[in-house]
Amino acid sequence: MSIDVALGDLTREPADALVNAANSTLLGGGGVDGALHAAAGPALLEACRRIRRTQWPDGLPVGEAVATGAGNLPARWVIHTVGPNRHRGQADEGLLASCYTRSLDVAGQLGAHTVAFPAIGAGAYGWDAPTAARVAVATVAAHPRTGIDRVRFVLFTQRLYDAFRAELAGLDA
Ligand code: AR6
Repeated sequence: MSIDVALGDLTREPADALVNAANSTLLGGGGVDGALHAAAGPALLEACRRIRRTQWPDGLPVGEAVATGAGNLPARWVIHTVGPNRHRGQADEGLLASCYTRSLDVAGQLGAHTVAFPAIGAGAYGWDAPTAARVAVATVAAHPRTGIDRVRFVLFTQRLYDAFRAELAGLDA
């Protein structure tokens, strides 16, 4: 069971499950959400609409996670989670941690062996890189991750990559 980091584009990361930093509507947006929907094709939006009609009619709550198929992405599933929006005063690190915990719970239930995460909350939702990295790495390291062989953080900027790498190095120390 390993945790590692890569600098790159999540939409090109082969993994059983790719985690999406979505919003509560599940109907798309900018950032990594927009990139995943663009690369996946319309099947992803249709699957999200189905979730809204059935499981989460009022939207996915902050800190929750739900899975769909992955359309044309190099993955079997996309796990959508919603980070707390600091710009709206949602500054509870526990909710950010919950995004990682619930995503790994869902991944384990699906039988995913490899999971790739972006830096949830570290874009439009305003979490600074050191905090986003600390919460992400500590939460994933503490999770039992039953059946999951590898968790990879795929970071889009050098700054986030460095912050996540520093946290991972701290785990090994
Ligand atoms: N691969 C990996 N990381 C990426 C990619 C990519 N292709 N594109 C962007 N990032 P954000 P949030 C990084 O804003 O802060 C959306 O509109 C980006 O550099 O995507 O949780 C949703 O619909 C940043 O470090 O997610 C919501 O409305 C990180 O992904 C809202 O943004 C997260 O930034 C969610 O905001």
